[in-house]
Amino acid sequence: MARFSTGDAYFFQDPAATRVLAPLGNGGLEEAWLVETWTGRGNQLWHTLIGNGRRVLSEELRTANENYRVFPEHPLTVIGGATVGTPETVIAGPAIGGAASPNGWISSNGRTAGVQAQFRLSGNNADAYLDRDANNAPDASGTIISNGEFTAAANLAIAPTAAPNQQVAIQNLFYSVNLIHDKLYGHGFNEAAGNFQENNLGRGGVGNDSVLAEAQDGGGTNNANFSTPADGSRPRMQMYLWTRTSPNRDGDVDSDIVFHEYGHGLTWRMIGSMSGCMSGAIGEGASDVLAILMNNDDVVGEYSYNSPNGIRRYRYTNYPLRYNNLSGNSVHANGELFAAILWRAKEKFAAAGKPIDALWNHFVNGMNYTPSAPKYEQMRDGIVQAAGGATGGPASEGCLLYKAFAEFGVGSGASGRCTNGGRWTVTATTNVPAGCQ
Ligand SMILES: [Ca+2]
Ligand SMILES: [Ca+2]
Ligand SMILES: [Ca+2]
Ligand SMILES: [Ca+2]
Ligand SMILES: [Zn+2]
Repeated sequence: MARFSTGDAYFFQDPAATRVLAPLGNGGLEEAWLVETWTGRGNQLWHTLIGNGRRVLSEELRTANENYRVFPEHPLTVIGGATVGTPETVIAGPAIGGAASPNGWISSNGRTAGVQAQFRLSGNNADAYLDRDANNAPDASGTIISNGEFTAAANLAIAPTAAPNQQVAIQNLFYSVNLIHDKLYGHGFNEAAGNFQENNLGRGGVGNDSVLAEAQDGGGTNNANFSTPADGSRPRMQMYLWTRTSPNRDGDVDSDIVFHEYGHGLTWRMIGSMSGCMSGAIGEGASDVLAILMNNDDVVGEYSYNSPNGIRRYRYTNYPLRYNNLSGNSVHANGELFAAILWRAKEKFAAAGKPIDALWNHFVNGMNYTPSAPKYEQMRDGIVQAAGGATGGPASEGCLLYKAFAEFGVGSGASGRCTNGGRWTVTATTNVPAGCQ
């Protein structure tokens, strides 16, 4: 074994190389080097096997992954007489393995300094920190956490701004942002599609744009927002406190809100121009789709808003409105229909024995076939095309999707447009193409 002194505090100990024999696929052996690198700050221990011609034969991350104590959905709460949410749970090693974050969530990847501290967690996909003073920069980071135990426990009987709860806010926000990054990655929102990462690992797109995730942001209450610049520039998510209860509630522990906000980044990067009269509404609806599919629950933001229907007028099961009911009053109200359609599609996929991941694939991939500033019927055509078109017969995935749109008035021949003042003029139909009958 040979060690190589780097004189660099980046490494916990000097990299080492050991001559070994590596098995070849054909049963033979090949002379190779086993290279060990172990970073200091991120505590990432890698074994890399390098064969003839400097080929990388294998890589193995030998660091036991970190633990996060989180509310996977949102804290258990009684709302409208029903108990909803999930208990606080320690999730072990959620970042290990997989193509979405091959170096884990807290790896700095040598490009930016990954910070692991009570009130700031950063890595390749997100930089989560408190911004109580609303200056869009991290507040004090607190004590460094070097053992990967992001396991502060919540005390929901006291204010979310109490120190332990602020630590909980960071754990939860960092966890949820990374979770949705990895989920969407698997369905097509990857580097080449303009996703949010510091280091793109040579897989296309432009890096240096992990999410600035600002917890308990002091700039507002009872809301959240997400601003999406072009690929290669960092988006900013601002999560607010909600003041409808005492103590107040924290959107950072309400994954519905985090997933919804991340959805704005998804649609802006994959479709674009999501701020128009109709596309603004669709962007809101598409963001709700992330929340309801991730949590398999048809209400968005019920914890933060402390209301059985959450932040929307109706829950998405048996949603009562149709395309021709939409007017020009609110992007949130007019976007509900899109989430209701995708919830209906989820029901149809389940009834037909289709995997929910197929719906996720079509939902994300459909954005590749959707023009910027889309209308409802263009969203329908994009997602149906991603699912193979509306020609495969009534049980095909493309037709299940088409029928979900048609049930809500976005059938073949339907059209909507905006007139002066942002009013909507809609022709609704429930027709489906011959290929779906
Ligand atoms: Ca700040
Ligand atoms: Ca801010
Ligand atoms: Ca990017
Ligand atoms: Ca919910
Ligand atoms: Zn929104």
